[in-house]
Amino acid sequence: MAKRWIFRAHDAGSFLEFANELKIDPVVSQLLLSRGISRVDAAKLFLECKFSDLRDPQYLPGIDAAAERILKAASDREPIVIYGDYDADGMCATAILESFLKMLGADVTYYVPNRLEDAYGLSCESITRLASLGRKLLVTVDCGIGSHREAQLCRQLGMDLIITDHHACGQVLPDAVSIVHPNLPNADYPFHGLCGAGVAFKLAWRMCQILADNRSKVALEHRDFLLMAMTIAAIGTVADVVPLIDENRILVRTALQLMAKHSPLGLKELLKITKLDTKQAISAEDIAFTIAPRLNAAGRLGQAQLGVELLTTKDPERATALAAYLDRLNADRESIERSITLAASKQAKEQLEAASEPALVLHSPGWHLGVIGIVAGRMAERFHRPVVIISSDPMGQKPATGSGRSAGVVDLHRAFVACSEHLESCGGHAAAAGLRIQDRKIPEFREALCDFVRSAIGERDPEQTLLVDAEATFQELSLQTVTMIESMAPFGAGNPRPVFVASNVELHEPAKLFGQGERHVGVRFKQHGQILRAVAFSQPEWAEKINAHAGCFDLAFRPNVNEFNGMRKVELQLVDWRASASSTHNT
Ligand SMILES: [Mn+2]
Repeated sequence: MAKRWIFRAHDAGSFLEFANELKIDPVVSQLLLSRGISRVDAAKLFLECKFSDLRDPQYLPGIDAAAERILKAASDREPIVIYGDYDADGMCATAILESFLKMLGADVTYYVPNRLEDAYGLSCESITRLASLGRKLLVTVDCGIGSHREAQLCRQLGMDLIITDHHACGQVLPDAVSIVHPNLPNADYPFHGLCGAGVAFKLAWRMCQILADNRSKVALEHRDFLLMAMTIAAIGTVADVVPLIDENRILVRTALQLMAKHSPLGLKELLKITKLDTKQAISAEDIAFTIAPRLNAAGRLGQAQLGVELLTTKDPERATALAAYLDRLNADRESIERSITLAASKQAKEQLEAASEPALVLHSPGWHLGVIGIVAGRMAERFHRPVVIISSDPMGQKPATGSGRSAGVVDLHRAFVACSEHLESCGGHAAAAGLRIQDRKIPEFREALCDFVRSAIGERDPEQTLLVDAEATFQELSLQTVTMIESMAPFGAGNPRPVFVASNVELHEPAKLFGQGERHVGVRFKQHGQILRAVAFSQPEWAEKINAHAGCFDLAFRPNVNEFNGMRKVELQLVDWRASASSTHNT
């Protein structure tokens, strides 16, 4: 589907002046302005991104009561359990607190639910078990803010509960000793975007301060620990797709520079096995596309505790073995995902040929429960409509489990609630939601969901838009300029890598497929004698279309510096393209 390109507005007159004032490349000043950073002090704060601008941890709501209680438990050797989550953020948060408390000599264990067997978050069953094992203090990370019943149970069982979380708070808070959360009602913490690992990092940092008699200069050993913990917190931050602005930007940018030296052993091994250790600089995108998927693969395949172990082990051999194992789990996850995608795409095409439905509901017995969510996400993006992937119990005993992604078209959780007469249960939020359903009710559910989506969006086909930062010629995209653009990194949620448009570009060398399963496209374009290589990820159908087009192209792309064998070159990551207006041919 063709996207509509929308150019970010900016005042063309002011960017040269702004560039002079800041002593930066005009392309960068233009990008800052187009993103609404128009004051010199704000631009400096953004570009310098100093560690000292990170807020002191004592200001995080609830943190002192939590820190004091945990430190008391540590020194009294009360049995503590860290209760985490099975996604990368949850693993990182668990690893930070567990390794910190181990270092203090506390009696600490951790528990992460199994994604394939347990529900998300605290459960009464596991609380009962942990209490029966003698744990006296339970500290949640990345979960617990909605767990009222479970908090009550902790009280009954005589186990103190501390909740640290970043998910949305309800009207009433659970009854806990303390709740550490960046967005507590009636607190006025200025930045709400911390992730679970970010909150855990701040809590560990606060404990270090208290141990240093409340001075900001912490003990040397604790300082080294915090540098290491920051590399873990940065992985949680990128993996959880929280906005890379404000404190998250400072945290991630600082940690990326520390990563080669201060990462925990297992992370160093993971960097080695993925060859990220050979790069001059590790980027947030490397975390998002290479490191986070390997941790998440462990969770998806029901082995989240191995992700925590990778981040906490002090045994070099174990670290090497775990990194290799997680790398293999990720390859397994990819191949499971590919085969489900293949089958689901076939169903999708059949459904769309029969009738252009505004939502897709696809199902089969035995599709892997840890992977249906990512498949739904990729298909929702590709077909640009809500997609629900349902896996039936192969034995036909239990209700089927489904996972849906909204593609930004509707509030999927509301849609599920509206169709709940056909469902056993549902939960989630606007962008991603899950359900349980009896197999025989799937056709009725599909109809109800399509009706809901149709009435929500009207008859129009939802249009996809692409936000473009600026126009640029190939000439303007020198290695120096593109390197300067990197000063705006880390890129990700809340601070996307800039998208440029270059017009009237010629094909220089035909597009070729590359990569596993020939999924990616590599091609060379030429403009005013300048030649640049472009790559398009996961768009294999573009190769033929680009080669078949005889006229000029308008390209939308993200410029990158590509490192290969020590050579640094500008490369374009192709986001979209169309026939130039002057060209008589159409795509
Ligand atoms: Mn999280």
